[in-house]
Amino acid sequence: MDGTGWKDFETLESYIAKEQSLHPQSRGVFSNLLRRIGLASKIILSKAQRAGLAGVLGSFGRENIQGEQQQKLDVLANEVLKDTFRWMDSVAGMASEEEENMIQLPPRASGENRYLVLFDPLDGSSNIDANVSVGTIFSIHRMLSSDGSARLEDFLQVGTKQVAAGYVIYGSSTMFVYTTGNGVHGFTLDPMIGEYVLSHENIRIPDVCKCFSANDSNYHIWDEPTKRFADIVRYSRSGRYAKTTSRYIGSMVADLHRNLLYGGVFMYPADTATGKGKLRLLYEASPMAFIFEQAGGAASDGSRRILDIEPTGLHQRVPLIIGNKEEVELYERLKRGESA
Ligand code: P6P
Repeated sequence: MDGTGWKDFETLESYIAKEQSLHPQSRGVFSNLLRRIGLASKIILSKAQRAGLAGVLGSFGRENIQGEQQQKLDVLANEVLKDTFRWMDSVAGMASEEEENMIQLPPRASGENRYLVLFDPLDGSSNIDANVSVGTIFSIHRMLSSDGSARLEDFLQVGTKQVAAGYVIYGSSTMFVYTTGNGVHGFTLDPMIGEYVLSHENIRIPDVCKCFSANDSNYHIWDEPTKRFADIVRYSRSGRYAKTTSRYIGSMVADLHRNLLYGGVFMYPADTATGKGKLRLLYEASPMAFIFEQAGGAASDGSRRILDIEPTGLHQRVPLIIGNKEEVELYERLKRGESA
């Protein structure tokens, strides 16, 4: 800081522009897309903050493709994001947790540099009536098809092909956290200026398992290696887990944001009844996996790196364990039948 205070903040806008300048051939198309996500999040925030006053709490009265009760704010956040991208030349298509099918946008004159945006508009929304932190998760891929029209295979790309991933957490403060593969950077919304201001540059997950995050009421439907892992992390009163505590909010963005900053492991394993997990690969697990790996962590389905999983469906669910590398690797060893 130079004493005037002027240099003590950098906005999301300026930071993205600085990142863009590192790519002289860039025309700012991608940067503009990131900025627009920031704008959409501010609109969603403005609705969520006044939900109780604006009559947008509670259920919308219908189920989404996931079979989950849509909340009014789910629908609203989804509409805000669709409207944000619908008219952007650089966006060829969208996929949303709230939409059964992909949304194809018509080819534009420019045609080049076209992207696909996949998003969970308001993750954790079942908690919103109780004022629990919720979040928006996004993943950005490049178009594969050369003729400009998005096809399903354009969306079903492996996680390592993401060009960007991020989330916005609407909590005690609102934060925009993203990566383009050059580290993870967090920006806190300054209500005084209405801009996201750089507050957490180059986030690295601390190498300490401070929190264990899982829905323990599912313990009885976990397989034996998963139960063994949970017991080791929660009950070992010595060594690495001597001070590990359980923290589970039931809002993945909030649980993962805390673990990213404090250290810890989150898991939503497959249940023995269905053999499936709950969380969706393309717009929940994959973007969060990109972020955690960029912050020095890891993410797996128990045997495969999340970012290596070849998607087979738009709303495909995967088991997920994500957090410190040491815990993810321990879990994978146990799942292979090896000792702890
Ligand atoms: P459960 C919210 O519905 C969500 O998709 C994630 O945000 C959260 O981690 C998980 O489901 C909570 O699921 O079954 O523990 O209530």
